[in-house]
Amino acid sequence: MYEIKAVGARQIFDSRGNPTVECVIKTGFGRFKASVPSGASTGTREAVELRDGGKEFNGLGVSRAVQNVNEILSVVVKGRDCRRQKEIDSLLVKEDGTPNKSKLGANALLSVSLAAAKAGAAAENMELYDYISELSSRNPLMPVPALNIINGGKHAGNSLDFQEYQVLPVGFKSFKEAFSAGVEVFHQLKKNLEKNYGRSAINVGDEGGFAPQLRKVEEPIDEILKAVESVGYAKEMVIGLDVAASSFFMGGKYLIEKKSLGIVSMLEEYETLLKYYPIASIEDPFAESDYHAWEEIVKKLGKRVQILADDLTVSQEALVAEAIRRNRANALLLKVNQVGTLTEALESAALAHNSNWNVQVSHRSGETNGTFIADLAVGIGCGQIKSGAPCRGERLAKYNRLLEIEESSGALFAGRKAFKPK
Ligand code: 2PG
Ligand code: MG
Repeated sequence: MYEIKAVGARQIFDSRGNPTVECVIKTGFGRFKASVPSGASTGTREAVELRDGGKEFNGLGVSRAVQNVNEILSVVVKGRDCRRQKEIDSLLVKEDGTPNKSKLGANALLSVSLAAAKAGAAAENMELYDYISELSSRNPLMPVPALNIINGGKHAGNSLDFQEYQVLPVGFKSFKEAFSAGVEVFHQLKKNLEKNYGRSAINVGDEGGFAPQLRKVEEPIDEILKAVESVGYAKEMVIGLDVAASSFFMGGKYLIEKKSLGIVSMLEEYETLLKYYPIASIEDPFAESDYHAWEEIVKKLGKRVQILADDLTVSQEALVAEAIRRNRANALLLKVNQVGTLTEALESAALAHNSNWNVQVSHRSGETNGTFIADLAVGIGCGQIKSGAPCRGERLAKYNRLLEIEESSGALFAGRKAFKPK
């Protein structure tokens, strides 16, 4: 009755118009679909996205990954009980057999893994977030949205070195209130940017945030705080940054604002920012292999601010374990496609939670309209999600799903304490 009857995949296209994988699992009680996102500022140790190469779609086709689902993984999971997520995922991992999923592709594996979870939830007659909450033995919690309202780095055609400037609406009673207030800030920011910098300043980047032609690291923060103040939320909102420092780390130095900075100067930069601005979270403050720098920032600032590891740990348990042991961060960014199966992502999150790290569930800059991560964030009760700005359908799909979940679940809103380092 709960068995997987058929598995099929196809090539669809993500929010950047690049090919990606969509998988459909058929059971006796319905069809369950999941698709895979894709990053631009990727960590070098992420599980491998299998791409075709060649001329078509600039080499980004996924017909080989699709074929691997249709011809190999479908055979592996067919006939299995869709409620056995762990078993399904371990079969997928075993079939690939490589440490980084380079044989069949993490994109192929993940599409099957996520579709299976949806089938499993339906089999149990549960909402996906409740099902994930059971899988992870955590209570559902509504996350604070990290709204990336000014885009830079690899996500925009401007000169900002830092990749993401987020407003974090922490001081509210519900996700609905927090998100709505974030939307108001977004629109106020739009008005201000247009007035001060002209119409081109309100063009948006890959994650729906504005991409004004600003240069200095702190200018976007000033603009966001001005908008926050004028809509009256100065006490309720704080700032989050994704520096994505690997993307401007060259020859052992950080190239920002045309200056070449070492670790000590970068640390000073962060200390100054914390002194003048209400910053609650800094993601990837240093490059993925600049371990000593991560250790230094945790020593210096780790009690005051969330130091969020993305490229450093790429959602993989072994790397998370190492970062915990060496005290290189105090929070984990969780992206399912960096690791390739739901079970492995849940294990990384569990390790982080058990080690008193915070966890933030994250989209990728290339997204589909899938909403899996909204349920994931609620289900693992981590209290934080980033899904870009409140702009562009693939970003809103997740936030709108969270509005729906809040209504039906009655889960509490994480609020301010979500970002506090433990
Ligand atoms: C990041 C992400 C998502 P990308 O760096 O955290 O915001 O970007 O998907 O391009 O890696
Ligand atoms: Mg990042």
